[in-house]
Formats: sequence, C-alpha cells, structure tokens
Amino acid sequence: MSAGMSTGMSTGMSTGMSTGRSNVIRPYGDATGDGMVQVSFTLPIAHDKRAEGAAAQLAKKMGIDPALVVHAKAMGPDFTFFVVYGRVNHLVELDKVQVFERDFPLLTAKEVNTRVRKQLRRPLVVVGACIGTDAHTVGIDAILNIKGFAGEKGLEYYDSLEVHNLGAQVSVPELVAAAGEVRADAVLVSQVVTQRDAHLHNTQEMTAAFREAFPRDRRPLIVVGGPRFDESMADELGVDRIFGKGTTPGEVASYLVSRLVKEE
Ligand code: B12
Repeated sequence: MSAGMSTGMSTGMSTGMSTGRSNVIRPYGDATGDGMVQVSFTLPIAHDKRAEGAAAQLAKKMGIDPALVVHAKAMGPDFTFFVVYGRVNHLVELDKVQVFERDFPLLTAKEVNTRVRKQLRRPLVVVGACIGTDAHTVGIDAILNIKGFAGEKGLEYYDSLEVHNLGAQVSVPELVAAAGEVRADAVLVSQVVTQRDAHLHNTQEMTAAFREAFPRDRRPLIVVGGPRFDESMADELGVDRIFGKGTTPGEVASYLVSRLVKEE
C-alpha cells in the first residue's frame, strides 16, 4: 500500500504514514537513489543546435543538473518537442506527502441497492453529462454505462439507480432543465479538456446556475470528474465532490449513498 492510500474510511487531506522504512526517497534512474528524472516539454523555437541548448538551459534552471537532451523533434517549423534526462538533488519526504483520501465506505452493488431500496424507497435519480464544448464522453460513460470500467459495472447496472446520461456538449441551461425535469438527486458532470482552465470555468458556471435555479434544500448533489481535476478544490468550484483519474463506478455509487441515503 503506498503512503497515504487507505482501504478503510478516513477524512479529506492527509499525510503519509510511517512505514518503518526510510521516509526520505530520491528518484531512481540507473541505480537506486541516483536522482535521475526524465521530463518532456515543447519550446516555441525551430529545431536546431541552439534549440537543444535552450532546452538544456531550461532543464538546468529547473534544477536538473547534469541535463541531457535525449530527444528533440520538430513540431512543425516553429516548435520543438524535447525529452531531457538528468539528475535532481531534491529529496521526497514521505511523511510530508499530502493526498486526498476517500472519506466514505466502499459498498458492493448489492449493498447500494439494498440501502437505497430500504431507506429511500424509490430510485435514486442521477443525471450525467459532459458540459460546454467538451465531447470526451468516455469518462462519464465509464461511470454510467452498464459495461462500466476496470471490471466494475456502471451505475446503469444498479437496479436502485435511475440514470439519465445526456452525453456530450450539453449546455448548462439544458443540464439544469433536465435535472429539474427528472428531479435529479445527483448531477454527475465530466470535464476532460483543461485548455485555458476550461474545466474550472465551466464547472463554476454550472454550479452558479444550479445555485440560482434551485433552493438550497432542493439542489441536487453536484459531482464533477475528470483526469486533471485537483480533488481538493471542491469548495472553490462550488461542487460537493470531485473525482479524478482512475475513478471506478463503485466508488461513485458508494459516495452517492453516503451523501443521499440515511444510515439504517
Ligand atoms: C479519446 C480522446 C478523444 C476522443 C473523444 C471520444 C469520446 N467520445 O470521448 C476525440 C477524438 C473525439 C477527442 C477529441 C479532442 N481531444 Co481528446 N483525447 C482523447 C484521449 C486519447 C483519451 C481520453 C479518454 O477517453 N480517456 C479514458 C477515460 C476512461 O478516462 P477519463 O476521461 O480520465 O475518465 C476517468 C476519470 O477521469 C473519471 N471521470 C471522468 N469524468 C468523470 C465524471 C464524473 C462525474 C466522475 C465521477 C468521474 C469521471 O472516471 C473515468 C474512469 O476512471 C485523451 C488523451 C489521454 N490519453 O487521456 C485526449 C485528450 C483528452 N484530448 C485532447 C484534446 C486537445 C482534444 C481536442 C481539442 C483535439 C482537437 N484539436 O480537435 C478534441 C476536443 C473535442 C471536444 N470538443 O471535446 C487533450 C486535452 C488537453 C487538455 N489540456 O485539455 C488530451 C489530453 C490529449 C493530449 N494529450 O493533448 N479526444
């Protein structure tokens, strides 16, 4: 189990646990602890010797020394992509690592269905979509579609959940209207494109619209997900929860039950 990971319940941000082994580590390249790392980046400059020198200079300023430009490839006439391999002297202090941990218990599909049927006594209604111009539906489909993800069935598989998957490029007004129409208990939104912070702006616009359209006690639970979200930003974005890369449907179903269905 890696530092900070947990199989049970815990709350929010936490720091890594001591394992009894060294709490200080360095990157591994050719030999343990040699500090070697590999980074890649693109510079707005045509590919020639000077460009490679520019890449080495940037890497040194980033603390990579010695810095070897091991790969350089022209990306059109005016850009070059680089891979740099070299040594950093920084240490990783495992006891100071901060991670965002799951703060609800993981339930099986059967447990989810039983809890919803017994306590809610009606289907729990979920509306999902990709909003804005984002057409990356694979992530939200992984959570919602019956075929699921990582060996787990999606939310459509759960008898106790009523799933409305609106698909790609749904506008915020459309999403708000759909959530009202089906009396959604939870709205699940996916944002994959992060260019110019589109995922953050779109999410903030969406949460503002929900706050305006619904009284506080009738507003659906708002969940966003995508591979490049910082899971600790929920308050800043006005959402109830953020799920990042590798999320499984079971985690989402368990979260919904923990927030929307009373304990027995
Ligand atoms: C497939 C793909 C496409 C397909 C999308 C098809 C489809 N129907 O989804 C197509 C070809 C259409 C496409 C188009 C574009 N793409 Co594209 N695409 C990808 C690619 C290769 C894979 C994404 C994917 O499917 N991942 C698999 C899923 C399962 O993972 P996931 O999305 O992370 O979802 C998981 C979690 O994040 C989480 N999750 C996600 N959403 C949600 C929501 C909730 C509520 C919850 C709880 C959890 C959750 O759960 C999921 C399961 O664990 C990525 C690169 C990559 N390797 O990631 C680029 C990538 C996302 N695309 C990119 C770009 C730039 C584009 C285009 C702009 C390209 C162009 N110039 O036209 C267009 C934009 C189209 C648009 N309008 O959105 C960039 C985004 C860069 C950035 N900084 O934003 C990427 C990263 C590629 C890159 N390295 O440049 N793309």
